[in-house]
Order: sequence, then structure tokens, then C-alpha cells
Amino acid sequence: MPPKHLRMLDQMSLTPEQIARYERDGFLVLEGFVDEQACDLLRVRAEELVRDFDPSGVISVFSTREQTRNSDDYFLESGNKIRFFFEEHAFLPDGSLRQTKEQSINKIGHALHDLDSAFDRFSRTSEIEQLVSDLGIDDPLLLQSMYIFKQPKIGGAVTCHQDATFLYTEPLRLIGLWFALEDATIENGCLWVISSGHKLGLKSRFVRAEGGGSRVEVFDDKGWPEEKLQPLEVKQGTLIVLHPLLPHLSRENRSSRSRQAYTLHIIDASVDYPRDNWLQRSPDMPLRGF
Ligand SMILES: O=C(O)CCC(=O)C(=O)O
Repeated sequence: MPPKHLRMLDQMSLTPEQIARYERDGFLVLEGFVDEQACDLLRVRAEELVRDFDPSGVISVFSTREQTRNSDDYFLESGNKIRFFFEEHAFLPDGSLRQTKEQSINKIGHALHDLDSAFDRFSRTSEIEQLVSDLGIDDPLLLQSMYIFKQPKIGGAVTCHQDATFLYTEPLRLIGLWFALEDATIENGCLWVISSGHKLGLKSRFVRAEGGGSRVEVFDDKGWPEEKLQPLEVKQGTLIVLHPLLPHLSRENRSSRSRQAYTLHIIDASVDYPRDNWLQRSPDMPLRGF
């Protein structure tokens, strides 16, 4: 019998087969990575954040005549903040909310892991540190976090994309972690992936435009082979690990159940992080590791 600490380390590490599967398929499904209590604590904390959020200021951001410009800035400045983003159809023509704020929010982003202690605790565990190290991130920095609600009935779709489109590094050293905080099924809008699609190359980059706002740089305008998409129906507590080039999406949620998830993106400190990536930190809030 190996000494206890070795056994512990063994359990926390990915097996060579899991690493090979990640490299072959571009994703990995790890059931029971977090326990039910940790999921529930995060859900309660997200509920509190929404309860304490006053939407009136944000509603004005989205409802003035300069709507596109203002909503762009609200997003582009959120890399070191906790900001609330609404479902696409949340607003009436007069700028007021169609339904309660609790039922209108699509997601919270993008620095929950640095600004909120509950999210910090969930995000900075030795298990996550070990996992990203097993996948080649030697000097990790936690870059981005998002809490995604996928609201019952109105949860919007996320179109097929690669995470490196939004968070690009040179060389590409980014890992996406998607935690199911509730059971995710086809009905409530689970993730879908194109297995091995990370070998197709980067199709585009979403970058800051020189004069303000954002633009998309396209390298390859062929569509995705969407016939190859496969659903990942997973239980609460499952972690889906995503390669930065893996094409994935989620469909609308028309069911009566939400499909809440937390995502975390981690880069290696050794890479070049371009100044035109949309997500930028202010100098007083540098990225941190575990
Ligand atoms: O949770 C979802 O619906 C999609 C999230 C996603 O694709 C992403 O964060 O890159």
C-alpha cells in the first residue's frame, strides 16, 4: 500500500488516459469534481449578489440613444469588476424590465474570483491547481470568471465559439473550466461540443477596436461542422474542462428549470497576453494565481 500522501496525490491528479483524452477530444468530463454543498453555497451567493444589485443604473446604460456604445463599454470595462448582464430580451421598448431582475439576468462577470470571497474560495482550491498543472499550466493566473444562470423559459443561446476567440494568448495556454451547479440536460440548455474540433484552428478573434468599442478579426469564415455537435448532459458537481480551441455552444432554455453554471478561465503567466484582448485588468488589480 503506498503512503497516504501519495494516494491522495494520485486521486487529485489526472490519469495519463484522461490527459490523452483531453488532447484527443479537446474536452474532459469529470463527474463529482465539486460536492453538492460547494455548488449550493455558490448558488446562494449568486442569489445574494443579484438581490443586492440595483439595476436602475445599468438599465440606463442599455436604454439611452447611444445604446450600443454604452453597452459595449459596460462589457469592456468588466474585466476587473462584478457586473450583471441581462438576457437579450429582458427590456421593454421604454427601457424598463419585462420581468423581475432575478428572472432577467443572463450572467455575472468577470472578476468574481478576485472580488468576492465565496467565489475566491470556490475557484482557488488545490484540486483545481493540480488539474491545470496536469494540463501544462505551470504558473497559473486566474483570468476570468462568469456565473451563468440560463434562466427557465428565457435562457438565451450561446452560439458556437472557441474560448480563444475571446481570451487569446501567445502561445495559446488557456484552460476553460465549466462547473455544473445544477444538473444540465438537453432540455435546460446543456453544453454541446464538437469533439476533436480543437484541431480545426482558430477561426476568429474578438478584440478592442483602436477608436473604442470592439471588432472581430476573422481568420477562417467557413461554418462549423455543427452536425458533429454532441450534447454533454451532466450532473450537478461535474466539471467540464475545455481546450481553448474547442468549438462549443449551448442552446436556449425553454424548460421550467434553470441550468446554472460557473466558468473559470486560467492562463499561464509565461505567455504574452495581447493588449487588444477585450478583457484587460487595471494596474491596481493584477491577475493572481492560487
Ligand atoms: O454555459 C453556457 O451556456 C455557455 C458558456 C460558454 O460557452 C463559455 O463560457 O464559453
